[in-house]
Amino acid sequence: QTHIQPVQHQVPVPVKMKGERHWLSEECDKKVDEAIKYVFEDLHGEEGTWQLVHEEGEMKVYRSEQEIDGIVIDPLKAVHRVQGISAHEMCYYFFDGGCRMEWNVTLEYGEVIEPLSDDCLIWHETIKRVWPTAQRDCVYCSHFRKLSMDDGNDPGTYLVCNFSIDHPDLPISSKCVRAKINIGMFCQTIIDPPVAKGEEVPRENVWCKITYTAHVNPGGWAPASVLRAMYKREYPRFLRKFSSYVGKRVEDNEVMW
Ligand code: 18C
Repeated sequence: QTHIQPVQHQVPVPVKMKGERHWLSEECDKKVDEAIKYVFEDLHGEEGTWQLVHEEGEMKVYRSEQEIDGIVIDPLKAVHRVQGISAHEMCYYFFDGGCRMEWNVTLEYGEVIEPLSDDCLIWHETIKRVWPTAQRDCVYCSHFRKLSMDDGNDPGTYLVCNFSIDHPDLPISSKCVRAKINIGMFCQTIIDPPVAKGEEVPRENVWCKITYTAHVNPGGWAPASVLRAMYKREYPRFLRKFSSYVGKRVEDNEVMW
């Protein structure tokens, strides 16, 4: 069964990169454009047939089953809406390497390898081993970006993309199979119910609309049915856990717009 997500017509444009330029800046610009394309792609688009695999309150998780030489590479797209958190806050904590080990229970280890600028860092993580397959690790660049809806009335649109890179300090080890990822965490602030212009917006009127996209290649053999079952369980769990983690971090603070 295929479900069609309402198509969003207004596509945002990236605001110029805030931090200083570095060796991955160009790639970051490209990945931001690519992430926006995935976010706004209609679920009947190029990537084949999407299936709704999980629904829980406001959360919907879709995937498009695809394999290369028997390796599952299903693109995944999830939408969610969370109360009391702004887009900036959601992306801020998703980007923050310092807290990643606190909310991400699938990680065995994770560390910033190279802070490139205020909005860009290189990260290495190992994922807990799942029997009977080899342990996975990945090395990726994490980039935080403000976007603009360009209608002068946007309370905040932000994106974090996490994309795999090769790094000279982290050659593939014999201990882990290197997974490749291309992740987009796209967030829009919505004020609901709306508040008169000039008035302070109470936190309970602030909502974050999340569109999360994942393209993951596990890098080597993993039994397809086990992997799909893991994904079906772990992505919703991540969205649930991460949103409640951010909710707790921000509840007593002023809203970060
Ligand atoms: O976006 C998320 N996390 C970011 C920060 O860590 C980052 C990472 C993205 C995805 C990494 C996925 C790599 C998977 C590699 C394949 C694993 C093979 C396992 C073989 C199974 C047969 O952007 C949130 C990521 C949300 C969760 C992703 C699903 C990962 C599933 C596999 C991990 C299982 C770990 C075991 C869990 C045990 C928990 C106690």
